[in-house]
Order: sequence, then structure tokens, then C-alpha cells
Amino acid sequence: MTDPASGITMEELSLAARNHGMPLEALRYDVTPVGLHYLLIHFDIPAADETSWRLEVGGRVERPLSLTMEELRRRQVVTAPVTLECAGNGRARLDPRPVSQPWLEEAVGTAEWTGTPLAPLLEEAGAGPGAVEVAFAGADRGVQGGLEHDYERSLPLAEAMRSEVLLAWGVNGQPLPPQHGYPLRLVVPGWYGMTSVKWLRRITLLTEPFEGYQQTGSYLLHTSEDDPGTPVTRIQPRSLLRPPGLPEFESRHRLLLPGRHRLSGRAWSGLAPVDRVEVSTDGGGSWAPARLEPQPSPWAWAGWSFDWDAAPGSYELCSRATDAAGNTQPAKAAWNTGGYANNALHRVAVTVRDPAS
Ligand SMILES: Nc1nc2c(c(=O)[nH]1)N[C@H]1C(S)=C(S)[C@@H](COP(=O)(O)O)O[C@H]1N2
Ligand SMILES: [Mo]
Repeated sequence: MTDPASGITMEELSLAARNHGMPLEALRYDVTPVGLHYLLIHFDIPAADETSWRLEVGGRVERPLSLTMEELRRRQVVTAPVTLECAGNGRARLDPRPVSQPWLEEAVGTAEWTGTPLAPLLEEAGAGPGAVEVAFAGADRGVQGGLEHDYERSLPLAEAMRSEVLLAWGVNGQPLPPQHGYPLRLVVPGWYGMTSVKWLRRITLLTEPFEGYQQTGSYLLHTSEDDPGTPVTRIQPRSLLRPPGLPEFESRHRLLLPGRHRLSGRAWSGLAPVDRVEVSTDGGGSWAPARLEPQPSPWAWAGWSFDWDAAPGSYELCSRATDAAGNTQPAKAAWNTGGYANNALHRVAVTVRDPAS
């Protein structure tokens, strides 16, 4: 078997060095500290100044709006914990490996986002006749798929009107840092991260589905470019296991002493609340139920734990989440050209041994 990670290119390395993941030991925090939250930035972080920033709301609306940050802050303010996960999480585990940001399984984080709900603002602007979608444009611009464009994504109007969708200017009680979208970003709970447009400066109501590159040229599930595919939308159920014991520097292989160990991790799904988590110590051959903590919100991950009596030997630890709609994690995910939505089991290799032996 060829190692799917073999032959990582300089281009993949340059993406990986810009866009960091969440170190898996940070699974210990309910709320991911800002600097440990994963990052994904397609182009460059744009220069931005909140004193001159304006959010324009236009297109098929009754009353176009142009709002300053001060005007936005005077609106209803809410803070909510939300788990964001990149749609490309798990991409580097696929074989053949789609060439893009080569995530393993760490493109996830949970933050407390502060901002104002989008729905009342859209009501104020008033959707005009025939409006079906809402497009969100960031201030960042670049070239992808041979096309120069602003980073822009859309949502069906009904999804944009969900009460939990926020325009956020704060994260974990701090102003948004440049890399997370300062001064303003969209946060769409339950949807993969590409939906939550950063450096948000334009909202456009459309009478036709949005056809920009980030909507129709990317984020499609298909096995060949000829197949039109289906759009990537909500986060598939997933769980991660905080690697226990001591890491080996290069391989990240884990070493544990024999005895009782409390394994723990997090589980989430954008489709339904998390219903259960199971743990395997034999690579998914057999499973036992983990203890599941309550989710702070259906849109934020749940903690789980499992007490393991470890005897000397080699093990492959796995966790498996199932949501209340019955969606679960596969042992191996179906391949697709973009390497999206790979929610296959997280596998952690450990060796249990006595230091004396
Ligand atoms: N304007 C803009 N918004 C963006 C992106 C981007 O490149 N530009 N990346 C998207 C992707 S693919 C993801 S996964 C999330 C990552 O958000 P984070 O970096 O705050 O974790 O932002 C999304 N919003
Ligand atoms: Mo992403």
C-alpha cells in the first residue's frame, strides 16, 4: 500500500504553513483559545479598518442598507458557541490525495462568536419579489480555478434567515483578529466553514442561484469533473480523540503506561444533535459506549470520555459519533475530487508498555 501522504508537494506545504490546524491536545477545551482555532484563508488577509468599514446590503431588496460597524453594534447583540469545521478536513487521508490544503483531521474549532443576528437585518432591507438566495462577499480577492474573484458564497434565503446565523465582530470575548475576519464575518452554524464568509462587506439578494467560483466551481461532491456533483452544505457527524500519553516528535505516535486511562474527545454534527459516541481500541473491530456530556448548543461540539484499562500491547484507538438523525461516521469515506466532507474515523496509534520492559 502506498502511503497517501507520500509526495506532498511544495504547493501543499505552502498552504499548510499558512493555514494551521487545531493541535489535537486543544480538544481539552470546551472553547478553543483563539490562537489554537484552525485557520483557512484562500487568498491574502485583507487590510481592514473598522472606523471606515461598511457593510452594504443590496441586490433585490426593498431598502438597500449601508451600515458602519458602530451601527451594527447598536443592534441586538448575541454570543453563541459554534463549532466550525473546514469542508476539506480529512482531505490528506484520501487516496489519491486531492491537491489543496492537506488537512489531516485538525481543521476544526469551537469559539464563542459575538455579533448580531442576520435575519432582522434582512427583514429591515426587505427581500424583494423573486429573491431566492443571499450572496456574501469578503474583501479578499485572488485567483482560483483560473478566475479572479472576491471570495463570495451564497445561501438559500431560508437558510440565511435562520435565527442562529450571525454577523460577528467578536470571538471569545475579543475583537476578531485579522485572520478570523476583522472587523466583520458571517457565522453559519451547522454548515461547513466555507459558508462563514470573513471580512464581510457586501450582502446581495439574488433572484437566481449564485454562480460565483466558490459556489459552482468548488465545494462540489463529485468523482469526476464531468459529473455536475452536489454542493457541500452541512457538517457531517464527526468525533475526534485527544491523543493520550506521550507523543513521539516526528511520528506523533503515542506511548502509554499500562493501567487505567481516561480517553476523551469531542463530537459534533451539523445535521442533528449528537446522540452517542463509541470508542474502539482495536481499529474499529469492536465498540463500547463513551460517556457523552451535554452539548452547550446543537451547533457546538459535545465532550465525551471513556475509561480504558490498558494492558501492554499495540492499539489503534478510534471514536465514532452518531447524531439524532442516525447519521454516523464511516470506517473509510467515499472519495471525491475536492476531498470534501471526509468524516471517516479518527485513528490514533498507541503503544502501551512498562518503562522497565
Ligand atoms: N472572505 C473569506 N471568507 C472565508 C474564507 C476565505 O478564504 N475568505 N475561508 C473560508 C473557509 S474555507 C473556512 S473553513 C473558514 C475558516 O474560518 P476560520 O479561519 O476563522 O477558522 O472561513 C471561510 N471564510
Ligand atoms: Mo474551508
